[in-house]
Amino acid sequence: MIDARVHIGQVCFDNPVMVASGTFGYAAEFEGLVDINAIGAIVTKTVTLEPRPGNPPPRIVETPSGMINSIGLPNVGVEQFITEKMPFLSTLTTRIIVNVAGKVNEEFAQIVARLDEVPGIDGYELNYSCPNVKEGGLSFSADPAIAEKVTKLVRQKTKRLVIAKLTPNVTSIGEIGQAVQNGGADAISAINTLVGMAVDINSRKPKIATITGGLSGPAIKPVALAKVFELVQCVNIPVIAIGGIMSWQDALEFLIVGARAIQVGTANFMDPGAATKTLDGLLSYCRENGISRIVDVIGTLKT
Ligand code: RRO
Repeated sequence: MIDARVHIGQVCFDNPVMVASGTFGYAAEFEGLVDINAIGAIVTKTVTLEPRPGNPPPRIVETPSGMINSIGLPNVGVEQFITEKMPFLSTLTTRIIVNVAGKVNEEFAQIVARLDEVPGIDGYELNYSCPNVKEGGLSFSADPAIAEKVTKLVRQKTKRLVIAKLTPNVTSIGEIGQAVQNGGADAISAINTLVGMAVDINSRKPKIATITGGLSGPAIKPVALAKVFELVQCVNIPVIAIGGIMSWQDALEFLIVGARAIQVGTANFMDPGAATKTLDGLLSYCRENGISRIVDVIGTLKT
């Protein structure tokens, strides 16, 4: 038996493999396709204060070794999330992290305060990094002062786990990481998508309605690794790695670099079992290498 548990803040996760926001719906969509409770944590699609229709199509395009999305935060809003999505999520035995986004600073805290009245939620991932909305969006994690302030406002509203999700679309992700740490975040997740673009050479039109979108998939893994490595050196709180993880070998690279946990994202669109297969691969690797606790792999990079 391998001990796969990892601790982040006061929360114990059965294993370090989570599913990334926006790639696993609200989990009910995957019922019957995969053993959802075998996944270390479900991070929900972003929830906002009011319902949002999202962006016009086309919203997604495949690119070499990845994809670009501009979904635009479509969701039912916090009240319907509580009545329509929480009943299924609260039946799960795995950890539940709700990803939230506000248009303005105070809105993050307002949404978290409302969700904090609801049982069955282990923590919040603050989406400081959506590249696809006009208002707010990237600004929350492009400016360290704003990132710190919003994190402080949220921290005042909850004792549950607070994870700040950062964008790679900045000069110094380490500086933003320190800011959210100062604001009281328990952990950082990184990275969200990189701003990207694709053009149809026949119509000469952008392939995405909003012209640019967020690039994800294997194409961004080396960038994500470098950003996670930078963060691990700059902060004392745990870092949760996201970015192009398609296999257990990819996940292992991030753990070696120092990530406490990882999130599988784009791979879920190709295979609903991507996260559980990633976990199985990590456990086999530990067994074959005489490693009894997964945490013993974390931060073992030889430089
Ligand atoms: O919904 C989206 O368009 C979206 C979000 Br909120 C995000 O954080 N990252 C992304 O690539 N797309």
